[in-house]
Amino acid sequence: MVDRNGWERGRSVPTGSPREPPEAFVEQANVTDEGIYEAFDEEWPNCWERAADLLSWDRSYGTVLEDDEPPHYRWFTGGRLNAAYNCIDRHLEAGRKTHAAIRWEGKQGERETYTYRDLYVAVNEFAAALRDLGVGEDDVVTLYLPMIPELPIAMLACARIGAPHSVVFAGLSADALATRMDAADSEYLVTCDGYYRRGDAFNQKSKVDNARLALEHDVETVVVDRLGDELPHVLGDDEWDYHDLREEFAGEEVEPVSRDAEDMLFLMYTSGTTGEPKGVVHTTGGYLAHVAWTSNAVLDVEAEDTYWCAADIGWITGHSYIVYGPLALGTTTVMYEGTPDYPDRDRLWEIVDRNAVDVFYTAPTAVRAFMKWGEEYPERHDLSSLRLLGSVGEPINPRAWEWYYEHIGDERCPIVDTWWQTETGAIMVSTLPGVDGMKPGVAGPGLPGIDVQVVDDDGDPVAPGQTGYLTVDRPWPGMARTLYDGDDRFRSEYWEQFSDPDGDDWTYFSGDAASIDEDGYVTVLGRVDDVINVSGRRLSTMEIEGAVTDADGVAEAAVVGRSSETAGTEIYAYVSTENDCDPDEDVRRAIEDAVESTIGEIAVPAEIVFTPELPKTRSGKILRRLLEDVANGEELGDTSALRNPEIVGEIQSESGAVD
Ligand code: 6R9
Repeated sequence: MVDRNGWERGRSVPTGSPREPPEAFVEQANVTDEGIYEAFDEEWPNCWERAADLLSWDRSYGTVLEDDEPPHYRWFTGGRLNAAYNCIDRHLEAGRKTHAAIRWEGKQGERETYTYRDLYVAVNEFAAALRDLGVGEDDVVTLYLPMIPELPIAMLACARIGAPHSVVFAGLSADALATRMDAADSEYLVTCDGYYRRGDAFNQKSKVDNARLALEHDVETVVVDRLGDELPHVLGDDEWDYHDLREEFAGEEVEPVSRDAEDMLFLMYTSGTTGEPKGVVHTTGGYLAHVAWTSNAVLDVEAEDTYWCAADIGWITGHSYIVYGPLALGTTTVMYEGTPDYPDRDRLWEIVDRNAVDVFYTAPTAVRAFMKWGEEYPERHDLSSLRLLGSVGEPINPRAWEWYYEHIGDERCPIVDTWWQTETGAIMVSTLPGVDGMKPGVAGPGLPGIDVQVVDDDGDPVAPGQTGYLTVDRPWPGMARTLYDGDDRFRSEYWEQFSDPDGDDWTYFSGDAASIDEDGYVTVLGRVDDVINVSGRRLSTMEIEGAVTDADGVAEAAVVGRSSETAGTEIYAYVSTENDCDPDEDVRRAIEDAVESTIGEIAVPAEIVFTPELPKTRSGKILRRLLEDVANGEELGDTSALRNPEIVGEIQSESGAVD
């Protein structure tokens, strides 16, 4: 059934009683009602009306939840709304035209502020341009842009005309872009000429040209000029300059298309257990309600705040908590294009200080880097504007938690450790900062209305302190409705393992291992499938193996994760070469190039270990589990089931991991 690798290796589960949230925070928190959990249970599923009430509906919904076709649940049915209207227009109507919507901090120190009025103008003009290019309701528009304001503008322009967007992380390769566009039959693309990478101009457009060559259908392409004269580009057939289009449609207004609550808002491709990425489908009403509610209740965001989620919009965290959640609440969202250490290691703290950021949300991998660099960097800046800190993407180890709490939050700011996934759409497990005590390293209980369970192989809840599989029993508004590639895959990826369709009993399986304590707090231990989480980014080992094996000279490859202090997990590739050719630098480079060109730089292995053979069972299966133990310097169990046990010692001595 489910693969149990990884977690048995024993990340230790922190114990102890919760630490009370700082009093000054609680006094002003958005949610302070301790009875909220009970209230949600009693009212369920109607409790979710509180989330829907945060939105403006063109037509109110008739039913909160329709569950007659599980696992394809439908939320707020009969309701109609537009996401761009909710994120922009209604704030203008509320007299907040001059309030900053987006504060953008560019890589080279550039700064731009978009008020809600500016955002309205940009989104309307671009929506008019997209329509003119032929984009109709329900046409998938692919967005392949780095962290520049045109990315949220394009997302909201799509939302305005009812065209689902599919954002592809700008660092992914031409192949990855083409695969995703092909899978989604996407005939429209918004991209840019290039962007700065470590201070140098990087050509994004040439990746796009390659992707377009690989596609069988034509693609109308809009190109944002990010680099100006640094990188002159010539527009070819079906290519349009973003700024020219904006000028052409200057002053145009586009009526927001009223969408059914269950109409698709966007598609997001993510790594699954096989090589093929999965197109996760999110809808308009339930998703927006869930992200708005959690932005308010968990991240404690208020309209007057300056809020900063330091993620990339190319992943789900940026969709939900840079764009849709904070803008639905009418807050100021900070968008940062660069990296935390360029030009210096205090870059983030300088931005917090200058913008008086109230709420800061980042990934543990970043916190571990800050910790390594030392407290002198945050100490150089006034961080007293901060009120709440968040963590997302991976488990945060207690030491990093403590450092974050002390050196960034000055012991005044609660930390919310939020567990959720591309498929869940919004936060599922976390403490409510105005209500619950915190336990460093432990995410927290399921949110009100979210029925999180940790179960054993038979689907029965495990005893407190035991490890098991993280599942969710009742549906929730932000959940993925299906996979774009088909309902069958949706069922087999998430619902088959623990559901009993005959008994009409449906349970969502997250793919994560976890434990739960006496207080109902969940500690997330990591993936149990073939997905690895590198610096908070989800990658499929199968997909990487496919790329490695494609490289010239490679016979066979196995890819595993190795726990690392800073990155959380690093990619280790074990490779045997063709005809026993000498594993020289050329092969190594070929592997790195192959991975970079099929997936992207983020998937290039940290370590490539050459071995004459991979360890295999008698039936010929590669024993990845054993390689994972080798990579992690773990004691190896019984290797007698191997066809070639002698190879293990050889791999161990080759592997840089044995330290
Ligand atoms: C939001 C996001 C999802 C996977 C998930 C889990 C890991 C996310 C976590 C966490 C421990 C947390 N994860 N948040 N693990 N504690 N607070 O990251 O979505 O990219 O789909 O990744 O990330 O393993 O299954 P996504």
